[in-house]
Amino acid sequence: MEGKIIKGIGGFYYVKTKDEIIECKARGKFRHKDMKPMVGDNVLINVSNGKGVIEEIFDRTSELIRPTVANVTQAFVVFAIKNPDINFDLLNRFLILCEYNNIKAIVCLNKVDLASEKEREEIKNKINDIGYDVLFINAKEGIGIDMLKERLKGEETVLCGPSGAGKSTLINTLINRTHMETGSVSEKIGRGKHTTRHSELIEIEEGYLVDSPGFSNIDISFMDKENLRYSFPEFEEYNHSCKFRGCLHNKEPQCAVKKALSEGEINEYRYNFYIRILEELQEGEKYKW
Ligand SMILES: Nc1nc2c(ncn2[C@@H]2O[C@H](COP(=O)(O)OP(=O)(O)O)[C@@H](O)[C@H]2O)c(=O)[nH]1
Ligand SMILES: [Mg+2]
Ligand SMILES: [Zn+2]
Repeated sequence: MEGKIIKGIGGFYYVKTKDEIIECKARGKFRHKDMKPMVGDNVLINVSNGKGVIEEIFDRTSELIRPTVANVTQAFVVFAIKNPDINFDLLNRFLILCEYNNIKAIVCLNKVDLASEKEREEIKNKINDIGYDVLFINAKEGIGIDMLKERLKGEETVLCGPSGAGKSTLINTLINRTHMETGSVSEKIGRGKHTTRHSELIEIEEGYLVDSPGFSNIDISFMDKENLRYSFPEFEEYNHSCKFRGCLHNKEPQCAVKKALSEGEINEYRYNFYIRILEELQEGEKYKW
């Protein structure tokens, strides 16, 4: 039978199949293969007497570490339109992190109640300009939530974004839950400070939502500079048209990306941002040795 791991607790995995959720153990072979099942994994299980065993883990399309979850297909990149003000560089870091992880990014601008029509349009245009959709929401009042729910269908979605953007509020609104972050006192005592909180997938709108905002660590130093250019979707059609194979679109002559830039086909901010990140990665390399 096929299914998806939606939760893992103490060596047990809860696998959602077409009709039910089955408690499973993992086959010992995964230990040798150094491949532990993860929440989000699509798996093949064998069930007898109501007990399941995970026999096989299907290839992952993505693998996040924090939260630890596989096969996320989509991220709601949540930023407040105001309070705190949008940090555009930070937004772009999230976007390339999504691309790097093979995750589709949807920019959700929260706290629309705090901005004027004019301010909204300005920011929307700026983000559309770099090639991303924008959805305006008010997580607190539930405005724009139906639109987001529509986007959840058939996807496995994680929320990311800077602290204070409204991610926890949004998750609570989406799944109709209150105060997940603070939790009740008894829960806090029961769990203790150092217990790792495993992520869980919540079935919602014919899709799955990762129950904790995550992926908020925007350290990108693990990226390698040769692959950075693939995290800029607008470079895609030019990446292999440069004179030099492996062109990093920086100082190389006859570069198709720089040509597109000069012709206004590529956004100047984004190109400059690319160069800054590239240089940051090159700088980081020095310290590795
Ligand atoms: N005005 C306004 N405030 C909001 C909205 N959504 C969240 N907030 C507030 O923003 C603050 C940060 O929200 P929180 O969900 O904790 O953000 P997180 O750090 O991203 O999880 C809280 O005080 C929320 O009440 C909104 O749509 N409008
Ligand atoms: Mg939070
Ligand atoms: Zn080039």
